[in-house]
Amino acid sequence: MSAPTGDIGLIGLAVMGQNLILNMNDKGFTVVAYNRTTSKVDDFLANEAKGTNVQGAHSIQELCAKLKRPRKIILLVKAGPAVDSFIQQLEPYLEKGDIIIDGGNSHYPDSIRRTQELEAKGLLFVGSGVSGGEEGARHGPSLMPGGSTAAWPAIKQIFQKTAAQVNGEPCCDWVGETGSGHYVKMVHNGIEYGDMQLIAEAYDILKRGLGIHESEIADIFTTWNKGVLDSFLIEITANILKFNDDDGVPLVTKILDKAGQKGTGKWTAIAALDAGTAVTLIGEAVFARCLSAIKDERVRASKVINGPQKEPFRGDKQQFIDDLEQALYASKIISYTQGFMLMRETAKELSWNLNYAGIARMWRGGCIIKSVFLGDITSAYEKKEDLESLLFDDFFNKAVHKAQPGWRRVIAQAVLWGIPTPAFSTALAFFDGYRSEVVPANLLQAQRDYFGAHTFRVVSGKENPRLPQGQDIHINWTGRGGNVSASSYSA
Ligand code: 2AM
Repeated sequence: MSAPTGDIGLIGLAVMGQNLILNMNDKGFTVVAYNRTTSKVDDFLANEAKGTNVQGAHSIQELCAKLKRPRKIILLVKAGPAVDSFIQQLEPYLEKGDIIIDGGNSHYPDSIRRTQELEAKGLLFVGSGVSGGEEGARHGPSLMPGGSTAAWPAIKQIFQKTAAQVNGEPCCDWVGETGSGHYVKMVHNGIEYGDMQLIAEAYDILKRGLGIHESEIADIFTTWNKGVLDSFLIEITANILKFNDDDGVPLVTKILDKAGQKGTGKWTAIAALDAGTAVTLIGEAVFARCLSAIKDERVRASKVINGPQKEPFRGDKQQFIDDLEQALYASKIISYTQGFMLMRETAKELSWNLNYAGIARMWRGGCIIKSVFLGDITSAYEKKEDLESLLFDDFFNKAVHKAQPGWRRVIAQAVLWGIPTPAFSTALAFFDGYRSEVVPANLLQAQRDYFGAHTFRVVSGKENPRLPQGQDIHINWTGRGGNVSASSYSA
């Protein structure tokens, strides 16, 4: 048999897989394609891949035989058992140092497990987030690979050439260890939920609050897209709002207001709760979709629960629209601040060395949350690799300070109107909590000790012989009951 010529193999010829193959082929790599239903290999070679250098394989053995060493095989199959099944089928034909890459929507704990299992067998595993849908896969996705660090030098060139490019820089870099690639993709999706919810709230305020028609709202978004909010999601929102049905009515107004979800936003919110990190905006974005889903109940409620009397807006309309732009920007800064907090916390817990500037760079293009703003986040982490919070970066610190007055005015007005702004409001609540030296958790601690002897500690400077520093203290608040609490000092 002649020497293998395949640079990389790809299993899974659904649309994403096919497009990624064609993209890698365009970049000069020889791809070997395989699919469980092998007739799809023939169809693909005879149609979409006709005239390219793509090779086909009709068995796993043939696929592996056609690949140069170390073999690199990307799986783009349904997340879950299909991934494990292919890993199992590949193992007998692989040799030490060969690399299996999972480019599907796997949940990160599976990628952690797979990295460990394959490394124990001398193989390498990469779990890679792939974002940008079919279009991204074909012309340049955002790629977020993490896993066996030793795999990166072998796949770097293929990945970075295949990814989207922004200002000559690839939207792909090494994320970190084990499941971090899929983790970062999950957070990306959560942030996407947040960005979309913020935009939806801005639309609601413009429409129901100021009474502006969709076509004019589209113009406002188009203007915003030239400023700090310049992003794919703002751009498509303007296009959506301009899109009229045959009768000239904006199509968006005919769409049922029940949002679906596939679960990655929920995964992010759950991960945040597990990590004990206040990722409130993504949480609210998920809950807003849940509330939207109970349409029938909302219709019944709307008949019996009244909001405030609608007062016409008497202020300066343009000023308010500018305030809204700032409110959206500030809330977005908070959302990304929270997202990076979550990644930092998880990295600490799982001993990952995450490449934060690289993560922002990966999201700058090729994916749904792509924006100019992510370039500013990249710069912040390039300036200070171990930045504690985006809000400590000069650029973002100044930006939220500038946005703050307008942000508050918008939320206050929305509250008076009775227009829900869960994402805007939770962002501001987080901001006010985060910048508070003192929060009322002293009272929570007192309550916990009162009813459950959960103990508390005293603030420095407030100690006395009965209330020493640095000790878990329980007080008998009622004079009744015992002084017993778990391993504490009873005063
Ligand atoms: P198929 O064409 O043979 O169905 C997207 O569904 C991709 O994942 C397809 O390439 C599909 O292969 C593959 N896939 C889905 N479930 C699978 C499974 N249980 N085993 C192998 N491949 C699977």
